[in-house]
Amino acid sequence: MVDLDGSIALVTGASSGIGTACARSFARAGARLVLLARSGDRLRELQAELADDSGGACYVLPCDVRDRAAVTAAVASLPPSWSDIDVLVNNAGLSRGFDRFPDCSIEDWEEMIDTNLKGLLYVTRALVPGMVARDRGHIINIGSIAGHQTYPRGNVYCATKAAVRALSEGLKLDLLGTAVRVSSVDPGLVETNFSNVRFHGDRVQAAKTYAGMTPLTPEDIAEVVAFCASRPPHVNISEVLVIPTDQSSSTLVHRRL
Ligand code: 8X3
Repeated sequence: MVDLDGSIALVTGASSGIGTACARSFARAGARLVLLARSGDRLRELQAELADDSGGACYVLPCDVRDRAAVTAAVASLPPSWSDIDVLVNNAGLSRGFDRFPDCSIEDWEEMIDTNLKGLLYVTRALVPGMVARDRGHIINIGSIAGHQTYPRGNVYCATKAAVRALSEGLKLDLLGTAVRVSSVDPGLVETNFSNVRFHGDRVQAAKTYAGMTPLTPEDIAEVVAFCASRPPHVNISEVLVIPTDQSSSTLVHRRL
């Protein structure tokens, strides 16, 4: 039973894909949501949708996770009734570029490191002290199979996700003795805008990622995230690798072509 009634969850990257699906799942389970992403317009659309569908209460927090000062200010701006975040879903992240080293764009590297790694750290750093003070909280990092197994042309993206995996472990070690839990939910192939972003908007190339196989949906991942968040306080789902039936590793996918 997924019951998050009375919890406040902050979801980063809430404006699309897995982030939006997590917001919907959490709202259905009764959580109040702080929606964080760059696009305030998209967040307000989601806020309206959730209010209509489930009566879900949402607070919209437009913010770029790459901007440390903006993250600090955004979290500090939460009104008292929204500031005690119980669950942080660190979902904001991207893959940009798919080229062999060294034929990759350094700008792409910077964007991935700044978002997937530094952005995750900034948001976590802003929220963990409150969780520790309240002795209540849950950080759920959206990792990737790419953090378990590096694949050709994945170089820096895989490195950021391996680092997210290491950070999940590090947080768990450092928060031991508090009630704050840390989970990592690590998807394989999920059909979202992920590949369009990776291939700089080349939709033909992006479509090839999922050709002849059945990828996961964002909802598949959101269900797992909501399940992790809704366990009793003494249970921590530490790490979950969720892959399509048609995928057995980061490099081996069964395609019916
Ligand atoms: C998303 C999964 O395999 O495209 O992180 O890297 S993969």
